Amino acid sequence: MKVKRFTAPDMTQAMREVRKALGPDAVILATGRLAGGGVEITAAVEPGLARERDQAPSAPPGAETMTPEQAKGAGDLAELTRQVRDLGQMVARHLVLSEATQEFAGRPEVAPLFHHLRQQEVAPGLIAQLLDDLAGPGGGNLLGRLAIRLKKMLNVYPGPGPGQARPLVWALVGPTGVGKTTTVAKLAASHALKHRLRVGLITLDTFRIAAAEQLMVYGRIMDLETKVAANGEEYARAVAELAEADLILVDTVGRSPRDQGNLAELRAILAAVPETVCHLVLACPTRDADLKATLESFGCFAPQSLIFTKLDETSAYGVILNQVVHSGWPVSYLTCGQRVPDDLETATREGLARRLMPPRGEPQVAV
Ligand SMILES: Nc1nc2c(ncn2[C@@H]2O[C@H](COP(=O)(O)OP(=O)(O)OP(=O)(O)O)[C@@H](O)[C@H]2O)c(=O)[nH]1
Ligand SMILES: [Mg+2]
Repeated sequence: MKVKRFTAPDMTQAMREVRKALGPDAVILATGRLAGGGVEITAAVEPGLARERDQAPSAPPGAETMTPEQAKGAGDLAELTRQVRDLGQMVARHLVLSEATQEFAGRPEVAPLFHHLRQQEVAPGLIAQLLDDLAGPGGGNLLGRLAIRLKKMLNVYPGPGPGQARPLVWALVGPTGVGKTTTVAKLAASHALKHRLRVGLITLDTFRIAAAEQLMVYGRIMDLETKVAANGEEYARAVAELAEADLILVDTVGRSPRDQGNLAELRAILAAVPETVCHLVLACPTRDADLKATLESFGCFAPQSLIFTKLDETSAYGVILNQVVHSGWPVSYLTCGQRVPDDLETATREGLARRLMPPRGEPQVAV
């Protein structure tokens, strides 16, 4: 643990120095007043925390070559390590939050924004980054500045490049019940009906009879060719049979992020078609810590984007910002209801930022 002492004329400046030197994961160990005026802060940061934030989630080392049993053992150990680390992060977050509360709640110009972002469940470290110096030199429009900062942080999926070979093969992976099948149907409708692309469907979810049937029904309604594949060989054959399509959407079986064995099995099937691009589906009304653990477990699929579902079931969207910044992966789509195909939205920086801004009625700005 790296421990440092900081002195400054006041607490705000001292806090800024701490964050500049040690980052948003810094933990305040002690504060005090100096005899000649000014304050001092002793702060520390756990190097592992910062490193972990900077790294993309990854599978246990050597997971590609593990048997499902070995992967399960590695998964148990990874789970224990994760729990210990989560606990450490919880303590660190709590401390950063109480510091941020002290710093921003006492500043009338940014206090409402601080409370709003807290309500949106934006991570304390990110709130500090968003509000730091917001009312600095130049004054100006606070909300406008906040919107610009949010848009900069909210990375979105650029979509496939113009020269990319067809068919594109997109597989939606993610935990159970987050809305993968429904989102595949929404994407299929949107691309086939709105964008006039030739779309083919494949389901790898043979775990339950009803699951494969669910996608077949959507395929029949939209008149799209739909294949069922139970292993890598069948998956590769299904993709070859849909070679005329522009876009092949692949529905996968929902897997618990804690079950490394099942995840390895699904990864092995998807590996039969190397051009498969995975998109990770996450339900927005999920605890930040659980989302983070899911991102780590599904990191082995090297997802190209995050799809957030069920936005209609929550009014706090901070988890989207937290996970985008934490993972470095962009957001491609949002879903906000059960209706196929209507409740699908292509993610844009403006749309995401707008969801995190204070509602109209309060002093407002267009984003
Ligand atoms: N409110 C709401 N419900 C949704 C949304 N997307 C999907 N659902 C519902 O969530 C439930 C599960 O959806 P599925 O598409 O079957 O989820 P899944 O991820 O394929 O589930 P498994 O295959 O069992 O892992 C269904 O009742 C959907 O209608 C959404 O954006 N908002
Ligand atoms: Mg499903």
